Amino acid sequence: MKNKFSTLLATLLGMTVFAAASFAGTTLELTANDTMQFDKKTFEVPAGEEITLVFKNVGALPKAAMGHNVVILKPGSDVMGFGAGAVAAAATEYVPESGPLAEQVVAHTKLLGPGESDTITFTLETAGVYEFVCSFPGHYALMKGTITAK
Ligand SMILES: [Cu+2]
Repeated sequence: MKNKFSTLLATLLGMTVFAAASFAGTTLELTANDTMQFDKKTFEVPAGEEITLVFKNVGALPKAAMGHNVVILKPGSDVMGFGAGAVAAAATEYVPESGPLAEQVVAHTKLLGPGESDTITFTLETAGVYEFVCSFPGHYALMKGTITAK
């Protein structure tokens, strides 16, 4: 009886440790829809810690017409200039991979079609305001927000 209890206790302790480990860190959840809207515009996260972003396209329109991504830019980046310039990076799903625009990118998700999701992890090393944007052509004027690292 004592052995069974010990085993049960050990199992419960193990589960607790596992659960704590699973929820360590910061997880952000963000969706985008067919009306070119992110469901959230502002986030606050600890600087220097790993952040998990779970991004989902909850729309129904085809990817070629209404694809969405999340591109996180360095503090002080020119978001409108980035959005306008990213149109030329069609070959890499509107995320520039070289040049001055690429240097502004901290992290980005894949370009998602309807019902798709992508999870990325990144760390914002320096405290500051990081703007994020959807770089699909024409979306950057509406689809943007900020992640403040403190
Ligand atoms: Cu978009």
